[in-house]
Amino acid sequence: MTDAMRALGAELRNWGRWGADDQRGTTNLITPEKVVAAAGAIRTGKVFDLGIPLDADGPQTGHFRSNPRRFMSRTGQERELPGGGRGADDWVVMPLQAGTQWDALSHMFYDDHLYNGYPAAAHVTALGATRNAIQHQAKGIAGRGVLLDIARLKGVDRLAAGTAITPADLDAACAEQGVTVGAGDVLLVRTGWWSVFAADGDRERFMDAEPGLSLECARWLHARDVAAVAADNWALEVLPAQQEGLTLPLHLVLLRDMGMTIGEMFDLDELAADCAADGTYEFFFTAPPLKFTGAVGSPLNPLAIK
Ligand code: UVW
Repeated sequence: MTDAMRALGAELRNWGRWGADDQRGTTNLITPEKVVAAAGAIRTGKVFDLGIPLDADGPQTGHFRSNPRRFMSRTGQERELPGGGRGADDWVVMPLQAGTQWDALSHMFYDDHLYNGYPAAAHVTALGATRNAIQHQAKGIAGRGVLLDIARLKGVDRLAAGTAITPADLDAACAEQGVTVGAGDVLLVRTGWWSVFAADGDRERFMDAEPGLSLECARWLHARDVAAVAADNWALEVLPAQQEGLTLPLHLVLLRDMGMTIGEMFDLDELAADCAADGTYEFFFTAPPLKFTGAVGSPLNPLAIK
């Protein structure tokens, strides 16, 4: 941590804004009125699923997270049930951060405090999170979604690793795409980086570095009262970090200070192609996490509906 980062965190901090007991943060900005208005973005009934496949061939390298492994516990061949039916079951072993995911507000922190001032050592233990765990977002992430396609803005299939997306880039994408980002919106940012794994099959390169949001984007998101932000890379923010010696600084300010849930590894390519074709970069967006009690993140299959 640096003094400048602490100052930025203090400037953008939302602690207490939704009450001393709040555990949802900026998803509180998705009010019932916002949900009703967002429903108006559904015009054609086209549905885009933004989740990546969950299987052993996923993007994890195994260095600190592995890909999901699924096993059958019965195939239905074991026995016939009374009446003639048969049943198959399976179970899965996976890091909750292995695929398309939301980071809970307890996922990262500094100076022993979580979002809303909860002491981290007391509330994130080997048993899980007793504050700001992912189940608190279960009702909260459905509303207006906006895609900003920064790769398209820059005229490339994908941004290069280490490219820091700036607030000026976000403004330029809004202008180019004819869309605004406002209070209670969920912002999806396309870098094109997902294709490093999806098209090239290069998981080492996909996970090693990436284009992504710069730390300065925290102010942009805060000024617009964005409810949540997600991208098609694995960590949302640019890697390596712009300032040597810092690890995931945007995570720290968004999750811990602003209380903003972060989405990662969203597959935005099909949606982006459709948005480019019809010129409409807004949609209804629904992305409830799985209600793993005490979890610091959750896999999910977000939907954009036009
Ligand atoms: C880490 O936890 C290191 O990253 P992420 O939030 O991107 O999964």
